[in-house]
This record gives sequence, structure tokens and C-alpha cells, in this order.
Amino acid sequence: MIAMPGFARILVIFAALAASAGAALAAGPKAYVGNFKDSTVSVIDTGTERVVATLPVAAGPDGIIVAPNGRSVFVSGSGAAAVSEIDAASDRVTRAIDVGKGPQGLAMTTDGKWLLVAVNGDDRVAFVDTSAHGVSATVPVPKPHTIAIRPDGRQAYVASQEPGHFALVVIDMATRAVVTQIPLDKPPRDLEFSHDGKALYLTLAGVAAVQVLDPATNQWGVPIPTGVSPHIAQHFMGMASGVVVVQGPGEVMLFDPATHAAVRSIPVGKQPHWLDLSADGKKLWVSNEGSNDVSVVDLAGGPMHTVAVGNAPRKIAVQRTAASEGAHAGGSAHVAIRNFAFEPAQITVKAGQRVSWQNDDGAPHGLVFKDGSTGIDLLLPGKAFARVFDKPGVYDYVCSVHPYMTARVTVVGSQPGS
Ligand SMILES: [Cu+2]
Repeated sequence: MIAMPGFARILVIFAALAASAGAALAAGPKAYVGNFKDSTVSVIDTGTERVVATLPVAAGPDGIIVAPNGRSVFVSGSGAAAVSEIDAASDRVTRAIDVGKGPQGLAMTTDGKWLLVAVNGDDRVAFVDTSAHGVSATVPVPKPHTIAIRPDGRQAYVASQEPGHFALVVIDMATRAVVTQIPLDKPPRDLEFSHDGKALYLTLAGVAAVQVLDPATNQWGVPIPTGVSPHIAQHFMGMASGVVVVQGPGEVMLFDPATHAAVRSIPVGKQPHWLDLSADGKKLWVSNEGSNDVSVVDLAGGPMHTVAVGNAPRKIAVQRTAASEGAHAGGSAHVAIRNFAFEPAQITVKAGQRVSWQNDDGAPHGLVFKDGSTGIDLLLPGKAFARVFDKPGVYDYVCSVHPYMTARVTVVGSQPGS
């Protein structure tokens, strides 16, 4: 080391401390990417768009989910018999949960209590109690691949890839019994419920369209035509359009959820596999299995960024809230109302926390909570509204003036692990 006068050395140390404190404060919600061929997870700070950690996980990561409170991340090892649990505060793998052979798709209840695992090699769906970190129930389903839980929490739909008997298998979440099976003529790939639970989007191997099921009647609607090999299709809360990753042309296609017509297509990397919406609802994070990177798509039309990750990235999941936010009960969270949308459309807070809304638009808005709890009928431009959420739960709300403006507050327990 070069000799320095004492005061200069102190300045250097002080500058280093200030820089590290600045970095900690700037930390945004994180994205977790499963690199299938490396058996690692890349952790990306969505604020700086840099990889901040690379963690070894169970072999062949092929399912990933972030708990609603943002504190744990679960990764299924399809080449193993375990689900790796990552502590999102330290970004370390803290547990390997034994689930059976070849776990693939994962789904989680909105309260974070139950993790459902498609245990493909053992022909069953495992119910993992996340507070006990172990399997506490199991439902036989042949060759389960992916799972979607209805937003009301009553049923889970499982894509079964049993040769000759492709089907959607519907499980009642309370009784854990199979209630019905919907036969399919092609192998199912992914399935996702729209945020409002009114549509189930399903992709099939060899079909260049997204199938749309009405879960109220289990009847098929008009498919959404896409390019070759659509994979995950989703309609996120706070977005007017639905989105679908199309592997063949390497693009994300936006569609109109009402008419099922294409709105526009955005080129991404090679063989895109999965996507998630950023916590602020402004960017799509797309994993590209064929180009070993992640595309960060600015929905407002800004430049696309690319973040290099490991070998064959498949699943990607973004924290809904930064770990540093809402770290203690009694803090507050803020939602802006801007351009006829709630920003962010989804926030997670702790029980006892206060949430405030400010109308930054030139038009009046309002807040109506679906459970009938306290909102405000008319929030004039420039005005603010706030309330405290004491009880854990999921609080969906809409604008009283513009019912297409939908959003959600998720309240988690203030005790660790609750
Ligand atoms: Cu409004």
C-alpha cells in the first residue's frame, strides 16, 4: 500500500464508508434468476441492475418463487429431490426442504403460508408448510409440471404432463382433494391466473397461441394468437395489457385482456423463458435461456437493458418490496396516483404500518377496498389519504371513479416467520 499522511488515509476510509452506506440505502428490490445448467441463482439488485450474489442451489433449478413478505425465496431442484430456501436478507441458502424426486413448478398462497410443489418424479403435488419448512400434505397427480393457485385461494390448477392423459387437474385447497380434471390434447406448459382471477392463461407444446380458460365455468374462450412457442402468459395487477413470452421469435408480446388481440411486441434476448414485473410496475424482467442474460424492458418505452447471468437462466422472480422497506411496524409506505394508475400497484407492508396515497394527477380519483374497509370516495388532485393496516391479509382495491385502476396492499405479520 502507498504511504499516506494520516489525515488522507482517514479521508479514504471515510469515503469508503460513505460509499458502502450509500449502496446499502440505494438497494432496490431484488430479482432472483435460476441458472438451470449451473445450478446457481443469480441475485440482481433491480435498482442498480447489477448482479450482487451468485448462490449454489439444488441441481437443475426449474421453479422459483419469492414469498409475499419478500424475506424468503424458494427454488426447486428438478435434478434433485429438494427445494432450496434462500434467506433474502443475507442471500444465503438456509435450508434444503426434502420434497421428493424431480420438483418442477412452484406456487404459493397469497398469505405465504403454503408452498405447492409439482413433484414430477413422484407423481404428486406436495404442500410445504413454510413456517415448519417441511411437507405436511400430498395430493397424487400424474407428472405434474406447473401449478397456479386461484387468487381467492380456493383451488389450485396443476398442469399434468402424463403421456396420453394431458390434463389440468383441479385441487380443492381446503380438502386437498382432486375436484375435477380438464383433458387437453397437447402437453401443457405453463399456466397463470390473471391478477383478478377471471382468466387462466395456459400454453401448450406445439401451439402458437395462449389458451384462455374461464375458471368460473372451466370453459375455454378465444385463444390469443402468438408467434412460435409461447411460454408464460400473465396479466399483472396495475398493467392494462397482458404479457406473454414468445420463445421462437425472442419477444415479449403485449395483448389486450378483453379482446385477446396483440397490442405490440418487444424483442428481447434469445429463447426467452420467463418474466416478472418490477415492484414499481414499470419494468418487465425477462430471463433469456438461449443468451444467458436477462432483459430489463422499460414499459414506458425507455431503452432496454441487458444483465448477464449464468448458464441457461430459466425462472425469474422479483421481490415485491425492498427488504429495507417497512423493516419495522409503525413505519409508513407511500403509493402515488399518477397517469390513471396506482404506483406501485402492489405493496407489501407489516401489520401496524400506515400506507398513504397521494393524487398526483389532474383528475379526481378515489379508493374502494373490496372488503368494504375504510377508503375514500373522492380524492381530489393534490390531496392525500392514509390508513393503518392492523391485520395481516390481502387488501384489493380499485379507484372509485375508474374501476379499471386495480391495486393491492398485502399486510404480513410483524413477527419473523409469521
Ligand atoms: Cu381513478
